[in-house]
Amino acid sequence: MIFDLEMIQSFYREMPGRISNARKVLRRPLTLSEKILYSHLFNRKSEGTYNRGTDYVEFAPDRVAMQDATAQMALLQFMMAGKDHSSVPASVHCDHLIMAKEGASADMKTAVYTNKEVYDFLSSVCNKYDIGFWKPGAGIIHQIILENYAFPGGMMIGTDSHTPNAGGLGMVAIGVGGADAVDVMTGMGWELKLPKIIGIKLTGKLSGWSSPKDIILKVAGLLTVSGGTGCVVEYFGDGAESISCTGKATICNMGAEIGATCSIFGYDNAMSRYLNATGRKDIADLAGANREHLKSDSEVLSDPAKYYDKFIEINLSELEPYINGPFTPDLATPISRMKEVAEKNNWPDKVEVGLIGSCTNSSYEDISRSASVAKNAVDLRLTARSEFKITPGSEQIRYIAERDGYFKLFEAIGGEVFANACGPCIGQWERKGADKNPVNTVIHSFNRNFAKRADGNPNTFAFVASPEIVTAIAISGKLTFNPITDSLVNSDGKEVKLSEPSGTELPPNGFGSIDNGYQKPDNEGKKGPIAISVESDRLQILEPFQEWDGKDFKALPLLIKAKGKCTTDHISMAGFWLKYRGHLENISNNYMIGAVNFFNEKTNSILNQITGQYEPVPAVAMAYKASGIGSVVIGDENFGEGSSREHAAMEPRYLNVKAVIVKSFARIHETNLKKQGVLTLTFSDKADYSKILENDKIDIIDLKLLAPGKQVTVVLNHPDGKKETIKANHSYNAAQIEWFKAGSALNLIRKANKKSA
Ligand code: MIC
Ligand code: SF4
Repeated sequence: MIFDLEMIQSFYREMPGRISNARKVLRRPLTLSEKILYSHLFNRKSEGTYNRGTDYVEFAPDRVAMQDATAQMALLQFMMAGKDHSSVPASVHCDHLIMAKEGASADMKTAVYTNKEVYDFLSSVCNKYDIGFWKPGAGIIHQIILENYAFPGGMMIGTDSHTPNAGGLGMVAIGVGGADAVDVMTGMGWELKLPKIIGIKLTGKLSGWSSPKDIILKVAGLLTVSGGTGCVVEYFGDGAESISCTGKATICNMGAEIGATCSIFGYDNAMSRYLNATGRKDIADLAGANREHLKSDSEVLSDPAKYYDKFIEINLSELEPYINGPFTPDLATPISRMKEVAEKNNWPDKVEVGLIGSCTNSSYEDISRSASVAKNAVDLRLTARSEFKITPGSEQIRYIAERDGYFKLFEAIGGEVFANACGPCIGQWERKGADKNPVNTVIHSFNRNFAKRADGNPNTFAFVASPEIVTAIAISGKLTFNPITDSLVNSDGKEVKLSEPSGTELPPNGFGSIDNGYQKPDNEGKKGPIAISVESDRLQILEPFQEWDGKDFKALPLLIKAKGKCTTDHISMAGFWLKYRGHLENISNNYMIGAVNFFNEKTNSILNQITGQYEPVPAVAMAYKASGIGSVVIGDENFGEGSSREHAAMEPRYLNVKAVIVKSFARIHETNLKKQGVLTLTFSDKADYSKILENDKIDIIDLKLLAPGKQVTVVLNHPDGKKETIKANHSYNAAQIEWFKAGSALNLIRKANKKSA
């Protein structure tokens, strides 16, 4: 079955005309992402030109996707907006709340039982508002989108930062917070600063142990975790065409790790093969007929340095496998240097667990290549010296991997299959002994490796590599093992060497026909309200945030000055806390508990200016809120990097944090804060970060004059009575200032919908 075929057909009918309009207006050749963005302008009649990197533009994405951990807040907000159905096709995917503990079947049973209330809520909201619902066990959002919904040239947003995975099928797919999803589902324009464009030309061809994952691991090393901020990354060149569609998706998926708005490849035969294999021949035909519109203009391809804001070239024939980490996905080490680098940094060499799969790397190609390594190990009389876990990205993949005998091979070296869900990638791994915080190393083919992310243990050194390298390393049991050069000793005491992996791009026996776990919206669901018990500790109806009272912020105590890396995992931790994703009050108890307090270098221990005691962050914030005072949060570079979870923005709003002032923001988090009505500012002089003292009371003045491009004045009232005035920048445009004034973007939508009702 092809979802929303009519919408896709009508898009392809109009796309050429829209692109030619854009070309007339811009009077120059277009890159692929410009073609897609300009054919999704919200105001179709717009004749304007927009500047990349500066102008905000309103878009009309074709669809919205949400995963269970973010859908709860997104839909609770949507329910407040006063609409009776979603304006664009939308889907919800139950994947994040499934714990990985005892293997797929036991873990699924536990999930269905423990998360019943949330799954029932999501399923009934989906029925009521015409949203497709993918049941627990169906698979991870990005994998399901690639298999079913993504189409070349389309545009979508998703409430998960790895939504760009669909760029593997030529889609502009962008990760956002739930409030953005509400904009699109309520039929409003969705606003984005027109991204800059980084062009990456791939030449040569991958071979041996190198894989698509190594391309993005290398790119992450080159550009760092913030190098893609505000940019689309466009891949092209002969090398790009030699990569499978799912390999392209892996690369686009992990573009989130460099902060990119999204990543994309032009339409090619690999995409056509994938569309055909997944039962979407009609879309392949439509895309084929529009091929010229689904890649950059030839002038761009022949002189990329002229048209892209930044241009990089990578020769795949020279690319060696990379291992990135620990604790950050951009610390890239080529495998040939791992011995030297690990020794120098004292990284524990013994690998306890190797994990493959996840939304990033569980294609048929990934599984078959890893399984070839496992088979080779069996033939050589080797088993895995580390534990070895497999997390299939979807039921579809699980089914064919099992059918085609790959799981047997993994089991033969000691592997265990987890449920088709996020599980160990998001702290949902109930790993034995992790609570004792032992120092240890794991390696996985997921995308993120921030502290505590996999198992909650801050001392787990997590490294990221391709599935085939993870498999080889799990077999060797050592982080510094290089399968290209090193040999192993087998059970007969003989020295043996693993062969290069080999795999199959698409299943030779097809994808088969399975119960994919999809639930079509049901008209019965339209009747009656959505019930949420007031007793529930997992779901809570949202109350609108209060409007700004028009007054300056005066004498706000500093809540926390966060030191160094502060990702959304530090701001609103996952794992245990995922269960409160639909309950703002309860989840606010995790606010900033992972952030390091600049003044004592501890986590979750900050000065309460009222009591003079050091207390947990949420407790201090609650104490200020209870006394009717707001507070200010200070942060470092790339504040809020990582995920799209808007809880990281709703929690401070709920806790009465009035402003967050940082050296720089990650895109999604900054938008999330703005949308929820928290004032987001950046130091105009980054050195001013050092002027903030622990006992400071902070004024933010002249807020009535808040205007696009105009600096804001911040007065630091130090404990010794001295005052210091500093300037802060902001990135609000006129419309966004209205969000701040209204108390949240949603308050504005509600007002507008009330008027039109
Ligand atoms: C992640 O990979 O960090 C997550 C968990 O998928 C998040 C979403 C969430 O926190 O629910 C993301 O990437 O946006
Ligand atoms: Fe799930 Fe991990 Fe993918 Fe996020 S990155 S969607 S947690 S598998």
